[in-house]
Amino acid sequence: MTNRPAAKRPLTSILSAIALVLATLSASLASTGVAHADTCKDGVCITAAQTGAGLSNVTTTLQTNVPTTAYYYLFDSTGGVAGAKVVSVPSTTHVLSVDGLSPANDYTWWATVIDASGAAVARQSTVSTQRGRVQVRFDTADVWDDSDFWSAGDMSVYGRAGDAQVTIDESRQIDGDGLNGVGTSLHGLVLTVPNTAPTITAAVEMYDDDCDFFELCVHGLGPSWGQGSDSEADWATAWATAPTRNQDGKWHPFHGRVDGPVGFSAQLSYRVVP
Ligand SMILES: [Ca+2]
Ligand SMILES: [Ca+2]
Ligand SMILES: [Ca+2]
Repeated sequence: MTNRPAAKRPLTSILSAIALVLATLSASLASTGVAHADTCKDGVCITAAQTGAGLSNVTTTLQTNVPTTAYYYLFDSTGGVAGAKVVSVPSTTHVLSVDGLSPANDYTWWATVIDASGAAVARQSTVSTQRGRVQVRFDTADVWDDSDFWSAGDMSVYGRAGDAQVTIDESRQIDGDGLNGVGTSLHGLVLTVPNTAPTITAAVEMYDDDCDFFELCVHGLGPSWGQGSDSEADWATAWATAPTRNQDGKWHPFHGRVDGPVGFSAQLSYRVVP
């Protein structure tokens, strides 16, 4: 192996050697996905390796049998470099941390330690940051069937994310009858829930009140998260799901749609946060 980084080379040549190693490693990670431990080589040993993760950081502690310098890289789930540490002062203990990560992400760390003679040994393993929380934002809806042909729907609108729910509107007049529908705001309300699963499920229910003053109406208040139609009301729920692992912490759109008895689509956003 000609591109192995050596302790006594100038930094620039070490970095270019590392770049070559990274290109090779990145490709091999994608193809194998398996951690292999090469703990001793040429008299240099990694005698212990422990890794812990928080919501936004990963720390690996390495022990070596002789004083070594160290190169440490953290790769994200796509093989991109999420962070790196270089230790240039020889030691038998290396505490290697990378911050600024996103929750619920899967990483592979790779470390190589080098002794005073230039002999090197490498090790890698996988680690995941803690799950954190998911935020769902209720942006807009398009209503093409308010379920009242001759008038506006008298609509209550509810939002849900995981097991949390919020009333978005009570008794709002929405008049949408037609293929294109009418756009309506969901006010950008946000629900925050624990990130407990590989996906987040969210919903918007629209409930059109058709209860006339002479009727004895028995529907309770609040959402049912279903759909139906009777003399008292028409209602329907649009469901949307999105993945919560290996997200970047930024808002991303997702959508739900239902065709009746109230026909509408809901435009939502979500992000995974610490
Ligand atoms: Ca109706
Ligand atoms: Ca209407
Ligand atoms: Ca109505």
